[in-house]
Amino acid sequence: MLSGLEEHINGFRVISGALTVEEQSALLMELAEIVRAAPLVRPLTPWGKPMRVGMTSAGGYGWTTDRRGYRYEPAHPETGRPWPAIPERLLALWARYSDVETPPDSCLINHYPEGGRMGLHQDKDEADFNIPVVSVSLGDPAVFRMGGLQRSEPTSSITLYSGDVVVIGGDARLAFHGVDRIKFGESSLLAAAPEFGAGRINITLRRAAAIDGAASAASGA
Ligand SMILES: O=C(O)CCC(=O)C(=O)O
Ligand SMILES: [Mn+2]
Repeated sequence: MLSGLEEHINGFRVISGALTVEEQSALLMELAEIVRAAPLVRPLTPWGKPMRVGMTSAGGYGWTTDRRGYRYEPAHPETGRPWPAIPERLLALWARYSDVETPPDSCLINHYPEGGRMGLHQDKDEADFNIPVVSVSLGDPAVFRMGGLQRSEPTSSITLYSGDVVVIGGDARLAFHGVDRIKFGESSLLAAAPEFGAGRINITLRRAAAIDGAASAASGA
């Protein structure tokens, strides 16, 4: 199934087991610290429905949504404080897998509780689609769905496990994708971080603003 996906669109890459269990646990502790400073929120979609995941961010910009729409913001929607810094460990993963020298300025942290999922969507609130999105999965496995550049195109699914890294770049950068469901209770990793609760964490490293520093993404473009 994986090879089918990789053939499906160039630029979609799965690195299975990229993080050891020790690295996953250490990353989890760093994420727990972020959540203590920038609590998870379940934001509203522009249509007024609460997302099925808890979200927070690190970095210069955090992705958020409410009735005003999807966008990147420089501060947490509830605390009003700037987002915590992106952990060095994640910057190192970006340097290793993104093929881009400029560091990410946004790190979205999603927590999928039991029943958590994410509908098919494109990541298109960033300024420059030549820069990939690098994703890290922790905790319970997820059924990840990947499609084409049109919502109507065929899709296929792949299970992402704790410690897997996914790079969505190249022709896949604007491909529709989502999470059908998580296989709740299969991993005990998150038990060490009550800040999250059981389930799955997905981290996406992104570049929200243009590389020349123009923050067009932050203004909702
Ligand atoms: O949870 C995942 O694996 C994907 C998350 C995602 O697509 C997003 O945060 O935009
Ligand atoms: Mn996405």
